[in-house]
Amino acid sequence: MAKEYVPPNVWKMDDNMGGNFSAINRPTAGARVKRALPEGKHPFQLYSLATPNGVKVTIMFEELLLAGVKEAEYDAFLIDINEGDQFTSGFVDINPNSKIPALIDKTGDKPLRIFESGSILLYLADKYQRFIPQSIEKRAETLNWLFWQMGSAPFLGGGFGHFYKYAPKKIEYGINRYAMEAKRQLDVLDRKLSETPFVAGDEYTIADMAIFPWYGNLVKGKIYDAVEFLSLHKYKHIIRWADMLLQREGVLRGRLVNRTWGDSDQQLKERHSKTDFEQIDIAFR
Ligand SMILES: N[C@@H](CCC(=O)N[C@@H](CS)C(=O)NCC(=O)O)C(=O)O
Repeated sequence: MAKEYVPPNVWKMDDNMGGNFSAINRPTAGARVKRALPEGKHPFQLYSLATPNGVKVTIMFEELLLAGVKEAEYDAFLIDINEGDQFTSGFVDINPNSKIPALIDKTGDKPLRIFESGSILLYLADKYQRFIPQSIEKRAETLNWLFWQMGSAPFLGGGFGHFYKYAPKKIEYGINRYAMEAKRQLDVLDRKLSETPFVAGDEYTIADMAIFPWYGNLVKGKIYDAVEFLSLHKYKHIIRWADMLLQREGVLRGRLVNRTWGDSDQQLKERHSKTDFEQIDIAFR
């Protein structure tokens, strides 16, 4: 029988933890190397990667541009989190939490930093009064679901995704605990989407943009390979909604920005102009 782990009196970092991300994780914050961020010519400078948290913001920018908000032109620079780009001094200056996405808005008197994907979505929605309802009741419902995503997805990604896919060992207790929670969250969302076309009601909002890259991608089998394990075919309303969002050009474009995996015509490592999409197969499934 495997020896049971007994926690020591004082926790210390194990240099051989294993798993996909252990090489970059440390128990301390702050910059590890001094390096400035690159800068482009547009009013917004985004530093990101096409993970679910990153894609929320690139979908928002692409949607704004397609909606005719010309001021929302942006440069999207790649932050390779496996290479530790999030720990450079330039990045830590704009996000002390060292996680993508992070944004600089240069439209005002002084550059303004915005970090946390939910904060970025809300900032852009408020600034341009798009993808957020203006009535206080509908705005509240949009924010309910935006913050639901922020609180819930760490259990889906850091909990279920980690223990089912990335942990160096399959630990039954961890997988059971988080499979249960992932399915509970999916049921919450599926019930909501049985009532309204979009998450927060009749309108497409930043709540859809935040939730789709996690729960939409999950039911479509794009993250964690868990369609069979979690019986994801059962969440019919989420599938209906995800398929509807996948008809939107902004969603199709946004999911490709800062993508460094997949076929070469399915990645746009950096985005500096809308013509950058010309060589890209935006409609791939
Ligand atoms: N709550 C944050 C989460 C951001 C986050 O977890 N980003 C991940 C990629 S999806 C990251 O940068 N990880 C790098 C690291 O942990 O060092 C948000 O929504 O912006």
